[in-house]
Amino acid sequence: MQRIRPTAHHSTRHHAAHHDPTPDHSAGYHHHDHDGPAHHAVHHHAPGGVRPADHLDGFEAQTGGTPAGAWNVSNRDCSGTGSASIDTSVARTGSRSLRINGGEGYCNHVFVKSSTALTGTIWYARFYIRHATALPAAHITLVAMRDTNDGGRDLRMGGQNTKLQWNREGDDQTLPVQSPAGVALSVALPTNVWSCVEFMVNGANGQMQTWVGGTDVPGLREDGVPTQDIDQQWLNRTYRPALTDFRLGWESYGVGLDTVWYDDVAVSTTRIGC
Ligand SMILES: [Ca+2]
Repeated sequence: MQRIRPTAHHSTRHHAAHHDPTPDHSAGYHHHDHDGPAHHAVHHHAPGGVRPADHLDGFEAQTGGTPAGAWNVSNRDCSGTGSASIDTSVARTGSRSLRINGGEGYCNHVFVKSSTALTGTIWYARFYIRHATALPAAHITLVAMRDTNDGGRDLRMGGQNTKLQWNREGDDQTLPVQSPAGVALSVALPTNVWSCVEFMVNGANGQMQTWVGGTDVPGLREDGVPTQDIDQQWLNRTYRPALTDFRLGWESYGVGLDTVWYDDVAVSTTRIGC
C-alpha cells in the first residue's frame, strides 16, 4: 500500500528540491546558432543584483512578422490553422512579443522553438504569458520540451480541467493527478494579464517545481516522494528527463483554442525569478 500523506499542507512534503546541487555552469542552455543575434551565455552572477540568465529574450530583436533566427516555427507531425507571429501591439516589455494563434485539435497546433538547445541536467525557465481565453477542460499544451530519455517524446506544460498541469507524452501521465483533489492543487491562468510562470526540471533526480507569480504551486510539484493526487502516478516509473529543446506555443488534444502571447523568456541553470 502506498503511503498516503496529507496533500493540503505541502509543507509536510520533502523539500529536496530546495537543496539543488550546485549548478553546473558548463551545462544549461547553450546557443547553437552562432550566426544568429547575440544571445551570449552569461555564467557570472551579479552580486546583489539581477542575475543575468544564460539566455533571455524579449523578442525585441525580431524585426520581421514571423519568428526567425533565435526562434523558428517547428510543428511536429502536421500543421493546420495554428500560426505564430511577432506582435508589435502587445508587449510586456519593449514593443514586441511572440503571438500564438492556437487552433483546436492536434494538427492545428503551433510551436516556436528556440535555436538554443537545452543541455545539461537541470533547467529553470521563466516566461511571461498572456492569453485571451480561459484554459479549457480538455488537455492543452503551452510549453513542450523533447525528452531523449523518453523516446524523444515531449515533456509538456499546459492545462487540463481549467488549471495548469504537466503531462508526460510518453505515457500520458499528468502532474497533478486529474482528480478533483489534484486539480484543486493547481491554479488557473488568468486571461488578458501577463502572468509570470517559472519552472524547474531536474534530470538527475526527476524532480520538478513550478511557480506562478513567484508562488509555488503545490499540485505542480514532483518531489520524489509519491503523494496522492499530486505525483503518486507520475512516480509510477523512474523519471529522469533529458530535455533537448524548448518550444513555446499551443497544442490542443480536444476542444479548445486560444490566442497566447509570450514575452521575456529566460532559461538558466538556476532560478531566474520574475
Ligand atoms: Ca518584448
